[in-house]
Amino acid sequence: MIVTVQQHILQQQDELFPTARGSFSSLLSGMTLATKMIQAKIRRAGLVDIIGSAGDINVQGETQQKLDVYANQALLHCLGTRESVAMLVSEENAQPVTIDRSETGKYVVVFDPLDGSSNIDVNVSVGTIFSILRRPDGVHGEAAVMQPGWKQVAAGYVVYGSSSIFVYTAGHGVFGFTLDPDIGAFVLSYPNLRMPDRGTYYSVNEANADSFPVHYREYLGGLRAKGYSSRYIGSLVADFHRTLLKGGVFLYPPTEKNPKGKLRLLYEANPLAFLAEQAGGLAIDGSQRILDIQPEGIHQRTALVMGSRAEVEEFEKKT
Ligand code: AHM
Ligand code: MG
Repeated sequence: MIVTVQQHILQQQDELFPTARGSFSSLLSGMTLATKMIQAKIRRAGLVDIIGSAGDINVQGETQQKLDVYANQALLHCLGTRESVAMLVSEENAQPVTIDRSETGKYVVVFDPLDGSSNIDVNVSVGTIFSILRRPDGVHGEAAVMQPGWKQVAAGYVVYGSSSIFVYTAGHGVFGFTLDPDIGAFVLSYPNLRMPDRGTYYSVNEANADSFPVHYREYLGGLRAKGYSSRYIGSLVADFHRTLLKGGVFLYPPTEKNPKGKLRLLYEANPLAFLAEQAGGLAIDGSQRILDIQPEGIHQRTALVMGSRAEVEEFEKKT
């Protein structure tokens, strides 16, 4: 018997959110629809004119790829039409996108439409990351987004790799679904994902190592001395997906170029930290638990050390 993501979400909703009255499952179905549209476009990269730059610079100062623009529009459209959505916050938009329901909608959705998009032209895995927050009563606008990650209602990602895999948590375990292209549905393939307590890989951009704080360098040296191997794709979703399945540790330390780290708290670190913890792993910014950080800006950056419990705890002993 196959279980589709839609069936799974409805079951979870009945068991865990009996009062949600379908709004949560409708919201997540907007997410699966958008990511199916994005994956379909990615699969045709090279066949249609979708590779390369769109000619604009986004709020992060990065060149927008055509697929970044397409992915962002797909998510804004598919989520913006769901009744429960109050506001959408995207890596690609400087300000939150408010909709008619910004003062009545129940949820705020924060997302990175196409993470790792500089990898797209060379056929390397990319992904979409999302985080869902409840809009606090009486709060709207940017203030509704400034919530620490432990308040997330749900979070997940889709990795567009050799297959497309949708992974999510609603705070009661982590579940993975593989897109079956024959039927166009995400089908349960990883029931109750657990991250191994320890792994054999570390994942970091070692070209920056000279400007890592000294305790990061010592820690990585210690892992090498223990025989760890290195894996770094440069697409956060793909590096995280491997870490979730195989264990080990992913790091994006502070560097000279990015003294506060490169990755964004609200739509990269928080959702993946929620998934990591739900799978038995840990995620810190070098000293503090990621999910405890009180955000101050929607595009705020953070350093990130995330992965198996044993490796992250060993890092903590260095601080
Ligand atoms: P993006 O959201 O603009 O694609 O940037 C984030 C990406 C992550 O996917 C990845 O972990 C990181 O940037 C790689 O950075 P670097 O090239 O500095 O190693
Ligand atoms: Mg990103």
